[in-house]
Amino acid sequence: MTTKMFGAKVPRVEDQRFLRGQGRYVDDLLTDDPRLLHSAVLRSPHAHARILDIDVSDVLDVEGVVAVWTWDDLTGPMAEPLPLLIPHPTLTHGRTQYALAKGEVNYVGEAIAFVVAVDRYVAEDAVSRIRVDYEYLEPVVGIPAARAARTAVHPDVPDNVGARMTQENGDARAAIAAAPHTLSLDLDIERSACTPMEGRGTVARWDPDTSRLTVWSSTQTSTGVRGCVAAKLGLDLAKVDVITPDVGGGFGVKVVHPWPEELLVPLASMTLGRPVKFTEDRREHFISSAHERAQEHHVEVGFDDDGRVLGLDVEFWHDHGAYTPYGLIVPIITSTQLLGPYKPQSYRVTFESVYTNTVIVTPYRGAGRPQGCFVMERTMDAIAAYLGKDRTEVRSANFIQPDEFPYEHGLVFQDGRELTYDSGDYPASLAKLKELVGWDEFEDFRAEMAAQGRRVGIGLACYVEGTGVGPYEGAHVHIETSGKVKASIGLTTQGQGHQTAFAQIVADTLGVRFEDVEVVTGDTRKMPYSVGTFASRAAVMSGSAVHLAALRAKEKALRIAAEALEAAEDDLEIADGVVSVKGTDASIDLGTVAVLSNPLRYAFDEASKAATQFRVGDPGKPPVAEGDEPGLEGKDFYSPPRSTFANGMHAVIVETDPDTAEITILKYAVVHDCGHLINPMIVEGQIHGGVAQGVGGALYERMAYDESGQLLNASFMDFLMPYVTEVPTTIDIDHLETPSPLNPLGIKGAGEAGVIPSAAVFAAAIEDAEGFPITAMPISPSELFALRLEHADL
Ligand code: MCN
Repeated sequence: MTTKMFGAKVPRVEDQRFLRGQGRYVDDLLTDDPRLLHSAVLRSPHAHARILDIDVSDVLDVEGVVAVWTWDDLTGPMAEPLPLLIPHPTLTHGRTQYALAKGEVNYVGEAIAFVVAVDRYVAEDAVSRIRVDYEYLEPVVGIPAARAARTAVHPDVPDNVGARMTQENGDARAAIAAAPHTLSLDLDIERSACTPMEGRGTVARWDPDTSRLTVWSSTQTSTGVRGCVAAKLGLDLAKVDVITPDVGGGFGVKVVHPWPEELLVPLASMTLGRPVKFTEDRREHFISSAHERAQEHHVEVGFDDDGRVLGLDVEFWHDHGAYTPYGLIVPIITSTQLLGPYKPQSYRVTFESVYTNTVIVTPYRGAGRPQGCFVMERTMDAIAAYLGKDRTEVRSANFIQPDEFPYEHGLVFQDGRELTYDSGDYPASLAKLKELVGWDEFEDFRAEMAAQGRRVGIGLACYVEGTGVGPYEGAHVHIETSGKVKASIGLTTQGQGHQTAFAQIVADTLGVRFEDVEVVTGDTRKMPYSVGTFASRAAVMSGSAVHLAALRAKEKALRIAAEALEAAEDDLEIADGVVSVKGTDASIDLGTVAVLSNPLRYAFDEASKAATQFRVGDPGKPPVAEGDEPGLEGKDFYSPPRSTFANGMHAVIVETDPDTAEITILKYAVVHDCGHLINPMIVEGQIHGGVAQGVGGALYERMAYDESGQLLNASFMDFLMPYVTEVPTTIDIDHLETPSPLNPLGIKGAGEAGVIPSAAVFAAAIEDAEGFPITAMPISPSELFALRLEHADL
């Protein structure tokens, strides 16, 4: 029997290459091509300014410079603003930037001029020779400045509010007014960014003979890049191929398309007739890609003696940066997913999305959920503290119960459908978490530590995550005459282990050996229809699609094999790539079935031993069944009825140094429910990575803008990322599998799970250690120290 692969802890097949330094990223491509040109971008040094004049006269004199462009050199769609990807009716003042700034700049880092040269050094030198006359304008930096509206980022948006939106279920104001207890809280999260190891990168090669453009892009959506490049450059979609090689991390920032460089590079290749490359450097990544997280929230909550929430009213302000390429997706996610596993009796959320003269904001792993989780979990902790109850007790009083699924919140989710949770068992998850972290024994531990003069605290945080968002994803499964199987999906992959996980699904569905399956990703020549890798959707979407496509290939294989073996299809089984008649020795391997599926097999009969063993039908007549196409392959698309909701709970025990206020992690525990696990090892790896990223977001990382809009820590010398020494080496993980009823394999997503509750869980644990409220994250030792002074009993 073929070993069952679904659910097995299979080591990732892709790691061999990566660990041996054999990964191939965009910057590794076309390096031997002597015609390859390189590009560099002049970026705004000012956060807010009018461009009065750009003088490029010195640039073309530089030896090796081939072209220099400003906005004046762009024509047609390229001279128009970049697309706004997800418009929303409430985004009344949506704005996107131009590929090259037109008359004004709105953040430090905005692209102004594009230089193409024989190498990057020459291009950079040429950039430094461009002279720009600016008229400086007062910048708007941070949410309070945007709200004060002393000056406007965009003149036609004088209050800096790009969108205002309210969602509600019931009358939260009335419920709060009538509630036995009420609390209000102000909760802030600062701006941060995901900083993948590899920055953005694009190479393009135009072939004038075939009028065909090939783009290699470090992207999360090769099909998205293809669509935008074709539209902006006026090309037929069929004339553009986008290939995504290995990607050194995306974490959301590479979803956004198109970036200016992603359009300028292909345009340059078409114009100059030579391949052109752009590789972003680290500083550029900080100042010209995207950030997220910055939100300020005001919460009012009314609750009863048990801590049950009767009315919850949340108002928040989202810092969108200078433009809104991604519509309102981040604040909308906060506003709907903030509720987590709870069912407040009434709820109202209102947000304003404000413009600031800072880098644009697009979804970063977790995408608005870490902020929502922070708000909801801080509120739960505040209620527990007010009532003097255990924090788990208050959460239990508010949980949606297992028999209440599907649970409708009465709100609209980001996909435009009703917010409906499909499955989960939150009480069971909480019971597991308490056990895993030793919740009930913690007070003994605290006393033990206190006796040694040490200060410890424990926190927990729960979340629910909408995953597997539609509308569709496809797969093509091809069984080759060697018996090997190639499964092509349209999604790109950035390190999530898709080649392994989807091979596991194909192996089980078809009955072939895992080693015989190869998964091809992110190549529009192989699978031109796809949405992209984001929102923890690949497992649900592509996982279901490869399963359905493999089922089609299997059905066909059984039809052909049944004829060859003169048996009924129902009597056949497939294992280890061999189709056999149950209970007999009669069999045929899938490679031979693939030969039989091709009407041209007769031309190869002499050469192919396998093919001569079986003849079906007359020579020249396709051996496949009536109506079947030749070839042993299956193609299918999966479209879910709605998103599926994964959930999880994290707990952390921290120690805070009484003298230095240093925060040390003593224990980290996770209980996670992503439905059926395809590969627990991959899911656990995703959780580890997410927790590491979350530790950064909670304790170290922030975008340090000064008042003039300069990002002061735009390098790894200054932007404080956690090293391995700051990340817990052991994370205790337990899984609960409540399968999703919405897809054939019962899967829910897992890719963002590790990062969502970090701010909430660390705030809770530090608060528990220190005894005063923690309302803003991230928190550094110096800030903790300052809070101690503020709360000291002088
Ligand atoms: N998986 C599984 N069983 C499940 C669910 C998931 O075995 N029930 C596996 C999947 O097969 C996949 C991995 O876990 O190999 C993550 O699956 P999924 O939750 O569908 O997430 P995606 O594959 O769609 O990846 C996107 C997600 C997001 S949104 C961000 S941001 C992110 C992340 O994944 N960026 C990453 N994880 C990342 N990991 C790496 N190394 N690099 C990034 O850029």
